[in-house]
Amino acid sequence: MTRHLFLAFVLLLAGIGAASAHSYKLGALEIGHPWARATPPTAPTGGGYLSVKNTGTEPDRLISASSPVAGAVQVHEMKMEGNVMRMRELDGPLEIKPGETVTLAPGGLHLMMMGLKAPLKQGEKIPLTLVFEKAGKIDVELLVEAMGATHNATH
Ligand SMILES: [Cu+2]
Repeated sequence: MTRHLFLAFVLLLAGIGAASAHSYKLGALEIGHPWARATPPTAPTGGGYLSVKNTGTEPDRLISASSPVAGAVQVHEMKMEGNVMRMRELDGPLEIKPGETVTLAPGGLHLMMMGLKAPLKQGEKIPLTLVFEKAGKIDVELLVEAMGATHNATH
């Protein structure tokens, strides 16, 4: 496959993902289109992505995330160290200010599922529990999309 064809294929997959977008409401928060990338067979970690919109008047914070498919779920950020992009766990809880939408997407903030118990397969739905300081707890599902899927343009 040429690079162009491959890109078209990836965009097509991304388009399919967009058509099945799903969202959740929890108090003042709206959680948009949780998804994950399929992982290679022996990958120890997998990325999870979603958006959180705060429609309320007070800030809220994500205090924990967990999933039965992983030993732990962390929030990671991407940081330039010299001229190398590295990811690391966020120093404190992720804050969502009133009126703000925080987007977790490839290349930026993301959920990192550590210690995967099995590879994430395209088409699967992965349970994820999020606990927010004010809004409380919610169970969502991450739709597993293709390995190279990027959603930052549409979500
Ligand atoms: Cu990470």
